Amino acid sequence: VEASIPEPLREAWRKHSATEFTTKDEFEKDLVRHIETTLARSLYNCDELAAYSGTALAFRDRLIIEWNKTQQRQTFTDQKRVYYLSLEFLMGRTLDNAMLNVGLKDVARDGLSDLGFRVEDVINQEHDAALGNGGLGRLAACFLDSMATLNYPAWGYGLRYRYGIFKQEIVNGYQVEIPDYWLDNNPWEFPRHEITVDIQFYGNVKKYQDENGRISHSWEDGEIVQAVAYDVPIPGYGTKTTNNLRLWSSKASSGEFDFQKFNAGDYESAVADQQRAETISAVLYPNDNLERGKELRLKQQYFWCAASLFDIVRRFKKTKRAWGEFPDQIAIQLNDTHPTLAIVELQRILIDKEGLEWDEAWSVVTKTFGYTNHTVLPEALEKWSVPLMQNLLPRHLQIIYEINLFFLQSVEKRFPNDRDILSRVSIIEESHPKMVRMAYLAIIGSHKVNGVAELHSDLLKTTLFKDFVKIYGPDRFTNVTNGITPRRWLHQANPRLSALIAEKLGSYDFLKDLTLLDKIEAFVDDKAFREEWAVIKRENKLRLAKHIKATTGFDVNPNALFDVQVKRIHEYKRQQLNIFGVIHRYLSIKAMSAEEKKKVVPRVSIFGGKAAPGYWMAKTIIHLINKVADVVNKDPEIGDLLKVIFIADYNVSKAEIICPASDISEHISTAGTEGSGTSNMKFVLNGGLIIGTCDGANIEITREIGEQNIFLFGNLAEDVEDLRHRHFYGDFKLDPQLERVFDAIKDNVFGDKADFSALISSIEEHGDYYLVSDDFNSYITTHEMVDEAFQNQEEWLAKSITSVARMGFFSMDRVTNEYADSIWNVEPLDVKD
Ligand code: 7GP
Repeated sequence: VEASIPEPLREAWRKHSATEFTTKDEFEKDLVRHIETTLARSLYNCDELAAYSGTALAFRDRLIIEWNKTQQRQTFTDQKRVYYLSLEFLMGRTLDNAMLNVGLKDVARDGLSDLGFRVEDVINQEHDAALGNGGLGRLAACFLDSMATLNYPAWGYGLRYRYGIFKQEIVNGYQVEIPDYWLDNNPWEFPRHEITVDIQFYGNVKKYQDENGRISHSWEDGEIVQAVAYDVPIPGYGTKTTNNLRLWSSKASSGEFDFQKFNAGDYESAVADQQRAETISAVLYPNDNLERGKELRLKQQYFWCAASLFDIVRRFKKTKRAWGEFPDQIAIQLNDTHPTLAIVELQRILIDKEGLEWDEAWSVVTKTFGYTNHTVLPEALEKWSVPLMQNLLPRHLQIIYEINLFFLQSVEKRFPNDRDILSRVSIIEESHPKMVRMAYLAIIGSHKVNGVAELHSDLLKTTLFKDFVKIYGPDRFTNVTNGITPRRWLHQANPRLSALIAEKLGSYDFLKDLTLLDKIEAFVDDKAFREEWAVIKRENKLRLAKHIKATTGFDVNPNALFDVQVKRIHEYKRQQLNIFGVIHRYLSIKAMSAEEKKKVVPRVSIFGGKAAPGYWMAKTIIHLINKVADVVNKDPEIGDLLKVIFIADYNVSKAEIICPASDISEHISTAGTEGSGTSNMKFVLNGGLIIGTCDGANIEITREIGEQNIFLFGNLAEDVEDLRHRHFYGDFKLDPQLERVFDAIKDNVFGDKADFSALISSIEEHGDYYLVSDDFNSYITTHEMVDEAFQNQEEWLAKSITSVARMGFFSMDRVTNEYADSIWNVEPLDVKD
């Protein structure tokens, strides 16, 4: 390609090629130019928001220059690429991350200061890009950061929602949801109006004989919607590699605008059609770990899979390779089952459009895909009703039936005397209506299936997917324990701790190889080092205290033990256990003599997290937390001994303030329910200790940091089924300390008891599915141990330092390399100048 352009042309181009700023002066020049021309502002009306936009544009210029180089190099070398398909990318803010990744934050700080701005204030102007719900979406964002940092040729594919996850406000103790219209001020995306794909829905399937006499299918007469590409550059840390995140936006296809209606004077209805097309990418579904089977959601899934697949196939076809080489060039990772239709779509393209035989096509498909499962919760497992799919995607449903037929035939051959297994593993559940089991389809269409922590992957193999282990053997199933990017979750969120570590280790290399952290264990007894460590924690707590004061009006004592639980609100994550524990503490303090009170370790219990708008029980938990806060925080008998704080609108940028400020954080899901958890890793990496159940990645964190450095409690996963079974048969005795808590609630101590009756009855009367009562005593006792440990600050510090030193395993870079080696089979590709 390069050689086809004549030298003089190339010469002229090179001469005028955009250049990257490196010095403060060059940065200021770019900044002022953007403010004056791109933003049409001036010295006299440049506010912080304009300074943010100008700075972002200056950095964006840099990123896109590197992006261009990276894309060219990846195209010319033509080696295998990864495509990460995720319906969610919970990115948070970009500017700070971009500054740090390209290593020019200090330049920006100095330049902005010359113009009268503080870099921190400018950074704070940015609106979070919140295209995700929780763990699954944030993991996708960490993947992007690591893949770029490690120089993997990799693209993300997602949807460009006009509304991200809603903003949460707390009004009278209740959650209120505000739409998050975030695109007005987003400098990080590049619209590619020339890159569009027509996506079909509905219609019907015609059978015909092609010129070779082969029976073929064509899908006709559907409705067409257009997908438009928007590209977001993803810079790696300390590398030139800048990868691409391509997000699709929907609009009516130009041919679709109904001119007949228009000519008939029905302009309004013509516009309504237009708007209907745009709704496909309008809003992120706000459920975490829950699928509700809505048609629009299925439309989103197909729209995004079909556009992405078309794009991937188009790129592959340019190389003129044989189809058999497709899996040597392309790995596609499915972030849970949301993109499972991509499997069917690729099979459809290969057999209906490209004329491959079924078996040949299917072999390409299965070698291409990998599937990551993030949860064992039954309510999160996707199933689509057959009639719904029949209507929306008739050809795809046929292909699914075909895939199922061949699969079941092979199972029957292997297990000729086992009729039950066929109905158990069938992609089609024989219910009314029939349902398509997306996880089964994903397993059958992939060459690797992985869980996200050891326990989780084991549970997949022994429970949910055990028949498939029998059918395919254990090798198709693997584990890759999650991680987090140390760039955002240490360096960016906690710059002082990062600097202290760098000073001791002699460089910031640990940000690229987190296992180097182990060298700080040598300083655990170094007095000066410990003191600095403690000072940094204190400053981070002060920063959070300031945020709490500004947003809730409550003063919190920075010397108190900060106890944090921030994550989506869900019964399985058991924020109810936490708030019941807080009430228990409150009641205990109230019953104390003045003398006894002197021995109490002051605590601030901090909560944060969103409830899905339709998840009533989760909203009740938020309500209770806020009511308890009202009572406790104003009780003169309590004073500083206990404060309860609910931080509204928990999101990525708030997590960056909260994680470095915890003394202890709570990861207390019912054993066996949390796939991995990733905030547990963020807190420990920032020098906070954790209290947790033997669940998800807590188990591996314990193995890495040592059990003397973590507070574990509660029943084990292997005991859960039996306990539930016993409760179901009436064998249940409410924990007496929990009973005291319930009595207080029933005495209207926290407002009208009726508001919380469902929460209580789910435990007292309806089987306590999440084992709150079973674990209560152990939880309370363990918190007493936390108090005791906190009183010995020297030992606490030693635990904190040792834990951080041993967290190298949880780097997202380790995770990415494991996927690359064991699932994708891709190699890094350096980008040079
Ligand atoms: C989450 C899991 O609940 C969490 O344990 C895990 O750390 C995270 O994925 C990343 O692997 N799952 C979701 O966010 C989710 O919505 C349902 O899963 C598909």
